[in-house]
Amino acid sequence: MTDTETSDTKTSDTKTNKATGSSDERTGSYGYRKDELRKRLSRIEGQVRGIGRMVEDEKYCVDILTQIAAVRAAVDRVALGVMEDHMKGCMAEAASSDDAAAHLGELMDVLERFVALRR
Ligand SMILES: [Cu+2]
Repeated sequence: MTDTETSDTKTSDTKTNKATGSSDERTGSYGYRKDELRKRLSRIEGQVRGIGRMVEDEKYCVDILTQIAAVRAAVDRVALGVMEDHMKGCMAEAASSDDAAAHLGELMDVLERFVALRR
């Protein structure tokens, strides 16, 4: 999974973290289905490599775009699943804690990214 852990991603994750503790110290609520997530991400990696081969072979533009749309949808499905786990796990736990507001702020920040209001 080193491809997905670029320095860009790590920097931006840490920058927007408003909840207590660094994001490096905290764990996710998706651990119970880590294997499933890794499988889905591996499949996406394979899809992306396939697109690379299509580009190398100079396949038709619309076919490339169709494959890119499929990858985007697959990535969004993974994100939605992680989001659901975060809501049901981390957020539910934080709701009754002192940093509930900070967690909500952090959640709003990441949601803004998903609706492309900012990067
Ligand atoms: Cu979480």
